[in-house]
Amino acid sequence: MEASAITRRLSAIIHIRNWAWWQLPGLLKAYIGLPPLAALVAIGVAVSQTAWHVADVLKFALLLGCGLVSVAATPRVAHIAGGMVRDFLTVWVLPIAILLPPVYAMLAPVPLLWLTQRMVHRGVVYRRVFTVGAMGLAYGVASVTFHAFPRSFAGGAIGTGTHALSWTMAVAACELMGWLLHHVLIIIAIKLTDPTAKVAALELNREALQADFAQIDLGIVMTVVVGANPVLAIFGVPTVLLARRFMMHAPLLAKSRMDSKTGLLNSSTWETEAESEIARAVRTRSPITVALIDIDHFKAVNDNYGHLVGDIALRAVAGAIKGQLRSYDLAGRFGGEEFVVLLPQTGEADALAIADRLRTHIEAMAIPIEDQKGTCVRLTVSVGIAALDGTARELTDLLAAADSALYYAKENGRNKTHAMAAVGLR
Ligand code: GH3
Ligand code: MG
Ligand code: MG
Repeated sequence: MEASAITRRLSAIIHIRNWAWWQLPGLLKAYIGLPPLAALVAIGVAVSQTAWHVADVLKFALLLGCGLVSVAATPRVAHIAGGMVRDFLTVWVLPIAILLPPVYAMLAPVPLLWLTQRMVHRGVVYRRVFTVGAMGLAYGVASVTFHAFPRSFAGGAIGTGTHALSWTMAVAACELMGWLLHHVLIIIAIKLTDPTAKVAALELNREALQADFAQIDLGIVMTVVVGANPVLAIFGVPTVLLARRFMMHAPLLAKSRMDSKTGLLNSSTWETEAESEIARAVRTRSPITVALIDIDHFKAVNDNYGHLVGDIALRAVAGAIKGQLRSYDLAGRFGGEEFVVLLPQTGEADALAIADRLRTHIEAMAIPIEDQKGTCVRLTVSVGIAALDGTARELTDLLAAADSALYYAKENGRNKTHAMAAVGLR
């Protein structure tokens, strides 16, 4: 980092009055400040009560080093998906919490999250500080709890036989406690920031639960291995790396199917899925329809308000398309200001009704422009429809017919819906 950049950062920190944290609403401001403050106080108390040993510091450095390597060796990806990020950091924080005095567990998230945020997504400072505070506090509590267990059950070192079993049980209980506390602290922050956030949907889906299970399980296994000998942590690094990459697979796959601007399917994914839906409709002799939707005079929106407002309008139209359709309809961005929808189990008459409902919905929308209070963008769309019939069997036939229908709608005044029969080449 250049010296001037460091100076700029430092001066931003020193000017407390300029912190974005002050702009937060009262309750959220107090809540966001609480975990870092509590963690800071707890670290202060713990530092004065900790007996410092070189062996502990070395163990801490080794585990932290392994954690930092696993973060640094994961490819940089943009911040994917909403909700909580599963970055497998607690796999390293848990053994620290169990095998070392609590102060180490509260300190460990600082470098681990600092590097993670540096590599992926920095975000607002108060959010980063909150994340560090929440993890430090949660695993500090887990550490204090573990050290309170009687030596006959748990204690500083993993024994053999039944002691190894009870020791592992105690580790698992403390991991669950740390995990739960960490999650609850973050969920409250998400809910206070956005009361409409659907936390249950974000946290209780298959991917999220799989990741939680893997993270909890790996943390416990790592603690047992490191409990036997700290140097064995090195063998855990490749496993954690694999787990981190595996967890990235599903969101990256989902991302590769999407058009990033509108969140609809991108055109190649839409085409692939539409082709197989059409083949199925031909096989089962079911009706199916394609609708091409083109925003009218969209160039004028860009010319009048700029491309950023144009993008907001595009997203609003995409949102309307998603909102108006049924769950099994397939909506994609075809390119530019053109969208495409496949309506399975729908004949021409029903498709015309659906498309017209969408058209009038978009016509009635007023899309607010953020920095020009009171100003709204209004849009209309033209829709071309083509239904599968006896002759047309291919996606290209339907698209060509829908395109002709769209052209007709444009030629006849725009803000219109028109259907055209598809002619197949059979
Ligand atoms: P028509 O009613 O005939 O469809 O007129 P139109 O202005 O909508 O059509 P035209 O093809 O002349 O212009 C399309 C415009 O859409 C031009 C292009 O700059 C704009 N556009 C395409 N993609 C994007 C995008 O991702 N963001 C923004 N802001 N504009 C886009
Ligand atoms: Mg257009
Ligand atoms: Mg166009």
